[in-house]
Amino acid sequence: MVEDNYSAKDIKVLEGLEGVRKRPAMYIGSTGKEGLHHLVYEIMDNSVDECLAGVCNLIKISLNKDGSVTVEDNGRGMPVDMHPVYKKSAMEVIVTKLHAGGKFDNKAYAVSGGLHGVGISVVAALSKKMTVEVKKDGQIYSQSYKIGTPLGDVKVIGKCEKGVTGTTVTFFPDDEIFSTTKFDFNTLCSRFREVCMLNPGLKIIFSDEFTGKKEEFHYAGGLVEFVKWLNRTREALHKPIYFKKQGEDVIAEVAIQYNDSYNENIHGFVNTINTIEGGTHVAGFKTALTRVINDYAEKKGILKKDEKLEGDDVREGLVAIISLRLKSPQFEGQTKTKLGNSEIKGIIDSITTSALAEFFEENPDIAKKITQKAANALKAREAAKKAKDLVRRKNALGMSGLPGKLADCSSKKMEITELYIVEGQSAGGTAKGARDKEFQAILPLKGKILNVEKANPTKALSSEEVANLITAIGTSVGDHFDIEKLRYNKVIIMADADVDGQHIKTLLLTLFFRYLPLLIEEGHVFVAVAPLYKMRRSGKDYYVYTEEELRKVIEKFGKGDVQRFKGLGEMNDEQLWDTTMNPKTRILKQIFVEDAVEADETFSILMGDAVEPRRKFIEENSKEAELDL
Ligand code: 1YM
Repeated sequence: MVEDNYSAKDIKVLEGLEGVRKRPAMYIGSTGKEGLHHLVYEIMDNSVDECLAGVCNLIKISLNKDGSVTVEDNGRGMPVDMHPVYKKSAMEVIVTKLHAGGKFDNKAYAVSGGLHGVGISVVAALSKKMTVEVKKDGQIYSQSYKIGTPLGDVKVIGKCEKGVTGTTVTFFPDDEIFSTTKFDFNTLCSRFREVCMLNPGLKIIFSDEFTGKKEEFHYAGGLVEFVKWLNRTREALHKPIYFKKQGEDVIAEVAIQYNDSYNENIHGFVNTINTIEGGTHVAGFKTALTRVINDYAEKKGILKKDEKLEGDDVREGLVAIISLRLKSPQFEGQTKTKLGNSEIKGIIDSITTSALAEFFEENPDIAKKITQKAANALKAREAAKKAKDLVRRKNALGMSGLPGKLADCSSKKMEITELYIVEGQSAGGTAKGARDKEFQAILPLKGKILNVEKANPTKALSSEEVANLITAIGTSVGDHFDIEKLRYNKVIIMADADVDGQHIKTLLLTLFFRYLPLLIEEGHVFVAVAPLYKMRRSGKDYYVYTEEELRKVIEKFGKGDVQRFKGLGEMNDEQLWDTTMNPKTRILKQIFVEDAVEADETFSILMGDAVEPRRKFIEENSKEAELDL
């Protein structure tokens, strides 16, 4: 039997809101924290739409002590007049009917069609109670609802000053639906900040009555302030680049500011909706950016003839916001946060190309900085590829893939292994004889390695000595760097205490700082300190590390034949073991990142205090130390 007092339309309304309670996640994403916060955004979106229409500049939001949330705006006030079809107040239709408000469709740039964009009726259905108040025509109208059902008609509950307009919505999230009804102040702040940065005319005042915390958001600088804010913890390379252009059915606003990092940070927004999954607007922007920077680099001779910057090169250190006002956005993707309008790619590409090219013409200093940074990224990318190819080639050649000159250790337990990088073939030979084969590996170097500070990465990393070293260490460099592949726990540089030795250490440390900084950061790099003097007495050699130590040795054993120690190569296996390789008696100076201001400077610091641990060791273990000397 058909109930004749229900119209078909009414039944549809009822079914609609029941559906929301049955499958809330379909409408607001989840019934957890995220979904809960979404309720606030859905209500606020109506106010932001008013702001986009240019008729609202203030939104007040408060988390109330009774657990409710209030959102208030100074827009035109939701319509309250009689709805011609439903014969009810428009307010009631808007709040109780899913996707209500035919007028929505005609809005120029609505925050609709976002993640869910289903509006106030969904919030009403998921609230134990909701009250909507509208100030309009000198009257205050009000209606309350219980899980989406009106508790009475729309009534006039008071008067307000003529000309004052606005809408206030207060709702209690239903704790039978949500796993938590506790809002996070900072999460809400982030979204409010974002909305205000995207709408420079808007102010949001947010207060938490539980804690008394209050925040005001208003950014007259708009997107320019947005990129500056995103770069607040970084060193920006230039003042922000900003442009706003109108295309057909679209207004595009873009702000760009590079920083000194290597990360890419691009955010797209469409009608204030964060398009997390990107889309055609972001794609168009990226295409244009790559083209403009390539063109500039070519024009100014910054690149070699056949070199071309890739997208990743021009986006190193980039912070950019692309914000669109679009009449009919189509959202796609898993979370409906990817812009699908295909015509937008070409429009944003051409807007960005012309605006950016013009900016580069007018600001050559900034243009050069950006282009140079991209060119450096290209060099690093090529160097990493070369190094990888080289390692691959080596792997193809040798059975083990390790340099032929490396005398590897037998243990595979990384925690105990050490690689000694030894200056010169002869010291290398002695070290091979002196070492403990189980955990000490030796890599002799042919003399000085290339100064990587002066050579471009491609050349630096492909020189045989450097390539051998990187292969032995195992981690590779650049994008392919993988600390998990490190083959030794300690990488120890062993060179003479003379000028040449110091130079070699400097070159090696420069290489580490430049291409393997994580090795230093994680404490894997050391310098073995070689003795300064050798004293021969009664057929016995004594090696000492400081003037002070020399004095002590003379006091103890009497003066012998003292020589400034010439080099590691003149020791026999046993002496080398005792002075620089035996873990019990050697002095290792660990290299820290803080030391890395300048490799040369590092050295003076290094040589200055390296004697300390040895002296301490001698003082603490004077007996053994004397015997070892
Ligand atoms: C705190 C929540 O909902 N404000 C609000 C909503 C509307 C209007 C103004 C409004 C819009 C229009 C005309 C229009 C809504 N209107 C509709 C509908 N704040 C809040 N402020 N007059 C007033 O878009 O043409 C739905 S919400 F359906 F009428 F368009």
